[in-house]
Amino acid sequence: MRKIALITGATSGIGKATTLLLAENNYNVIITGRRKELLDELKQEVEVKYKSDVLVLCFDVREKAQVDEAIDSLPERWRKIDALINNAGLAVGLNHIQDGDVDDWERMIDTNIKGLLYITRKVSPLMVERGAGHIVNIGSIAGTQVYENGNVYCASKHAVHALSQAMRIDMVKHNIKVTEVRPGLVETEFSIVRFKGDSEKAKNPYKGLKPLTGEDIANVILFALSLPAHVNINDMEVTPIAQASSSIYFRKE
Ligand code: NDP
Ligand code: 8X3
Repeated sequence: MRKIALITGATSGIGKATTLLLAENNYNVIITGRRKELLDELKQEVEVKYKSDVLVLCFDVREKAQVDEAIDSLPERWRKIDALINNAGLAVGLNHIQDGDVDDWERMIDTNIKGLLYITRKVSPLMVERGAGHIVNIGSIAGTQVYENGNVYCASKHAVHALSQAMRIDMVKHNIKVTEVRPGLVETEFSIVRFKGDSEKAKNPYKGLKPLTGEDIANVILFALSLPAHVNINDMEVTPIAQASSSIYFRKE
């Protein structure tokens, strides 16, 4: 029988790659994001390629009422969620703290921290009820290290790191696994969003090295989900070989 995974931020990057890989590996998938047309395209692709069932839920994770309504609307057969992949997130802007744009800060805090909390608050009780489940939080190498201009994004991912540890403590007596995956540089739409649509600037972080792909992180997530019932990966930092820390890279000319 197929398992069920709910993946937030499935329209692009890590979330899209994870959706495709889980569908290929015996999961029916609930896919979420704000861009409805991309969710519909992905549903079509998954159904044709992998014959998995797909449920599309289009909402903004920053809007608690939308999150509540989406999860409350789940048909009974979709409520047995085996894996919640808390992936939706973003960085916007790169500034010293004194020059930061407060609207950017609020977008990051509302999406990366509050959005993750809203979803988890609705889905974790369904897992607790069944005494089973696996929550995978996509943190970042920026969740344990900081770098110049990264201030609020790094803080938001430090919050995800703290919440992942706290969730593990709260979930332990309910037989629910909590895994945090903390990627370094992954080439997705992330950089385009960070540089507010400036596609030239967005290429800079990837110059002279081979970054990770969404598929690399999807493989790591699948690995964590596939381990025996008594084994949990708590925390995994994953970088390209050319990245040694959040600010040290080896770039070839
Ligand atoms: P992408 O920009 O490619 O994907 C981000 C996803 O998040 C999109 O599907 C987007 O969907 C969704 N999303 C963003 N804001 C919202 C919102 N308010 N409501 C609902 N969905 C939202 O980036 P990545 O795949 O790289 O990012 C995925 C996660 O990985 C993020 O949490 C990011 O912080 C983390 N990460 C990324 C790294 C990288 O180098 N790329 C490194 C470390 C961590 P839509 O726009 O349709 O709403
Ligand atoms: C994304 C990785 O180093 O750009 O979380 O912050 S980094």
